[in-house]
Amino acid sequence: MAKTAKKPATKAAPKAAAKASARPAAKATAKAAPKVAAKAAPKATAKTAPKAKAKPARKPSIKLSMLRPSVNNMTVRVFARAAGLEPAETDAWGHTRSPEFLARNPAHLTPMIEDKGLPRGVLWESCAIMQYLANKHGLDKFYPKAPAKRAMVDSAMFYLIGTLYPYVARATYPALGFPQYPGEVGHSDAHPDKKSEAQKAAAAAIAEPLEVFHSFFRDGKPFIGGNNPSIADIRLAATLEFLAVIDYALPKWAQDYMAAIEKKLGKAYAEPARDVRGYIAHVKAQAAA
Ligand SMILES: N[C@@H](CCC(=O)N[C@@H](CS)C(=O)NCC(=O)O)C(=O)O
Repeated sequence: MAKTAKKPATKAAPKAAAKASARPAAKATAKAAPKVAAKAAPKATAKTAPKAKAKPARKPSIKLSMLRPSVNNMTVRVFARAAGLEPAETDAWGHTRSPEFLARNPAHLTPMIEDKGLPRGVLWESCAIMQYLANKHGLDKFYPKAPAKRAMVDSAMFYLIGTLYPYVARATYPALGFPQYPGEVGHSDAHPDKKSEAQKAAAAAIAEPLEVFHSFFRDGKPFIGGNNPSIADIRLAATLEFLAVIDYALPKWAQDYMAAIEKKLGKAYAEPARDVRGYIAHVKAQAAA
């Protein structure tokens, strides 16, 4: 999706940042504490001294530049939340081609994370970001370490980015109001009938790769990752969210699969999904008006 897409209504967007920054108020004041402790307490020896409560480990936070209506961005936003990382999100809407952004990220793409350990300081491409964060924080649950299992997750993600996503983009971007890629019918000055034909052809082409995810990658398991969603599952479920804009009739297995991911990941999925769904509802309402 490029910068020319219209700014979505922000009403549907949840106030995730405000929620995330809410901390329980710790107002245990000296006044409220009973003053008996000093007398009553036995001498603290090494053996009897109660262990000081260990502070809960701070969750690693990641700096994420993102666009709310995008499923590429939703992927990383869901993953970060599900993995217990604290994403410090910056809305990059309208800024991806600013000189400052381009100086860091000449591809002007989001999602983009910033991390000191990265050779160039930033990383884009949703799947690469999830792989990096999973590797860095040992999140094997989402990205198995065993080479053969990991290869299946990688294969599913490459297949998605290289084959399924281009069909999804050609089928949905016109309805989403996102510009299409140069060289495609949708981007050309072809007659609207030709553009509509191309869009329909792309929508029809989705069924085959979709079935491959079902029959080959899931292979009878609830998720590509087995009993738990892997990063490939997060990537697939988020991608399928866009299909609602063209009222694509998802097969029953895909509907159940998306519901199962949302159930497993709870708020981690629902919160970023709300932004994408809100945008889709907004463009559909505009189209109907
Ligand atoms: N394959 C990339 C696609 C990223 C992408 O297309 N990002 C779009 C939003 S959906 C973007 O940031 N566009 C802004 C621009 O091109 O200026 C991924 O999975 O991260």
